[in-house]
Amino acid sequence: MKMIFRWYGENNDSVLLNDIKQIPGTDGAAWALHDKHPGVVWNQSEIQEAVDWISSHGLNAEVVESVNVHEDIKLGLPSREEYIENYKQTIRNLASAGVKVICYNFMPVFDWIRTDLHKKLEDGSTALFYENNKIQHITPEELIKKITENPEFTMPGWEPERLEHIQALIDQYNDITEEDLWKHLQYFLEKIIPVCEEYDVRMAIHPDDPPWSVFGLPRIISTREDLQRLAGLTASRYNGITLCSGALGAHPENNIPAMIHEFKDRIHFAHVRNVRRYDNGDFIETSHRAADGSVDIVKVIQAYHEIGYEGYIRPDHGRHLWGENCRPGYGLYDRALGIMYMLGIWDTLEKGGYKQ
Ligand code: CS2
Ligand code: MN
Repeated sequence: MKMIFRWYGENNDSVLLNDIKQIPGTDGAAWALHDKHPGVVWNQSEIQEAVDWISSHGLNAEVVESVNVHEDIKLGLPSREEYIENYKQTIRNLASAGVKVICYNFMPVFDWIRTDLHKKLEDGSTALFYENNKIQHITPEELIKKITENPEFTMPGWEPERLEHIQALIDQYNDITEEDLWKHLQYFLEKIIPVCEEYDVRMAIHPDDPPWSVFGLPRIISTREDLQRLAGLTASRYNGITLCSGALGAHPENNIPAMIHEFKDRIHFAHVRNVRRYDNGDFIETSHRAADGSVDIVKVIQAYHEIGYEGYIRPDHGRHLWGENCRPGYGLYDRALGIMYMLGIWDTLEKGGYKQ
């Protein structure tokens, strides 16, 4: 496996490329042009500049996370044609700079959803937390009303100045069913996968986080069956998966090691993170250690070892430790600890396992 680390760029990240270079066994940065709006072409010169900068620090830039998909593509609007053409051009441009994998997602309106970005764990560290009750039994209209009347109630991503925009986006999905979303994903993949094949760039869809529908919006990449259906949309291996143990692991029925075996030919990018689930549907992100959460990370790494995984892998999110001031979930320390845990398991397996 090829260990990499997500990096948000010189102006957007408390972590430096030199810091990443010092994490043992870590050879690359998962990067993106974060200023680009979905739907626009990433120019060759801007791409090359970013890739050269990362390479000059001794790290590869072979994975991009993410090239975001324009909402009109997910909605299946006629304007999608132009955005898909732009996406194809971005794929070609990334290929010419040596990019091998593009991570993306197909979640309407929201990417990941949490209710608290700094929830305290027993040890005093903080982590991203999802409180089911705050999300499940409430419509977006009710939530917006609640936040407007009571601004302290605000949630990440739902800042008062964004409410109007959120409402307008959600309204566009009123008549879009899960089946529609599947059709729109298929349409998108049928157009872009031939370009990926020609230019040798693999697409890797990130699962829904959390892996269930929120606010009545359709979500379609949440379970094993969903991944089977995704794989069937186009037979090409270039239509692949980012298997995120943190996102999928929030659902008790998702057996991550079994998924790794089943979808081994389609996994081009692995995100590894532990998550502790509670019976009421809440969950909190924990350290990578198997004993600290509900996902057995030893078994996850073992499954990657068993399939002879040669793709890219990164720690997903981390807790905030030792007073670190960082992007929520993306500090240096806990993710670096996560890498050492993963490599410890991997190296032990490489040496034939621990012998008494
Ligand atoms: C997530 C996502 O994996 C992660 O760290 O929090 O934001 C992920 O980058 C996107 O869904 C991929 O498109
Ligand atoms: Mn992830």
